[in-house]
Amino acid sequence: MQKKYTRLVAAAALVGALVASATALTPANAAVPGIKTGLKIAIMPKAVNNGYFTAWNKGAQKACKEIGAKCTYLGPTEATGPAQVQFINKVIQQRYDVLVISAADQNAIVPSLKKAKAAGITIVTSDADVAAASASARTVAILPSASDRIGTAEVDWAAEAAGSKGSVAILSAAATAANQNAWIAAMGPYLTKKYPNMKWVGGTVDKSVFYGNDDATKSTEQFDAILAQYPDVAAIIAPTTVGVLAAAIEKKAKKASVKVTGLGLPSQMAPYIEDGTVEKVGLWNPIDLGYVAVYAAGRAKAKTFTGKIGSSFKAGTKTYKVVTGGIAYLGDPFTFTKSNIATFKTIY
Ligand code: RAM
Repeated sequence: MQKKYTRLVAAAALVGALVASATALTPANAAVPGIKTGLKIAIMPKAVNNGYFTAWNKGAQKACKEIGAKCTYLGPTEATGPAQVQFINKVIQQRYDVLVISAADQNAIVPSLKKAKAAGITIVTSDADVAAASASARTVAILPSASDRIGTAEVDWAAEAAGSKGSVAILSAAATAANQNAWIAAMGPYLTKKYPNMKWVGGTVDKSVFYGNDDATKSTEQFDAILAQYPDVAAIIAPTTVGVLAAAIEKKAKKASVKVTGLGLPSQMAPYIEDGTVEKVGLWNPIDLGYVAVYAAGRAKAKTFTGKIGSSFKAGTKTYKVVTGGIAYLGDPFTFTKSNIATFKTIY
């Protein structure tokens, strides 16, 4: 009896020692301390066939490799909430650990996100968030920079191109997208205040927005609709990579004099910047945005990051802090002109 007990204790001690050494080894063995390896992560863009999200996913996959996660890029081909919901349901059924998502619709996907959360899936929004009132549906939002910085910068680019005079229209992605709405809201009063000789084509900013649904054909149609309705429009701001590219292509085809600016991928906009169709566009690095979102999600899953206001996390060499709204920002956007597009177009 005594012998048996001793053996058991010895066996237990051995197991204990093994566990202890395994624990001690974890940080060195893990790809990144503070994140569990082997996570199954879904990377869901507004739409898979958008070059911006191809770049975003590139950064996400880089982070996935570093943290030893298995990441799948999945989502709809049209940037709508209902289309995304079908894929969120898949993520739930297929028992993913983490969902990193750019919300095509700030409200329509919220019930599905809540279901996913209840199923134990850690959710991080990136690029486009859910509505502020539904912020509890995700752990944190990883966004490019403060919305007013992005919105007002675009107004400045439009004013610069149009000589600070004339009327301005907006060619947006969708009325359901939180990122678009936040930027447009910041543009409205800023143009009126800063540029006394400029105005919104429809009188107010809200009446000056046309929606191309982040679809090339629809965006081209809407560009044409702006010119038909407001023939002397001085500038069009397209705060979407799909919209601004469609606008540049159509401006060139129609030899239209309207100035075009907005948020564009340097790789897609290069030909139109180089030939002078467009003077300037701007954008952050979507690769970084995807990268940082995966780190935030991996740490949230391991509970080494809470997502609470004031908390912070590390992604690569940088540390990001969560501010009001449960948001961590990347930094200011870059601008692209003839002088630097050659470098940026090779990156994203
Ligand atoms: C489009 C999408 C995306 C936005 C960029 C600037 O690709 O609408 O959400 O962040 O443009």
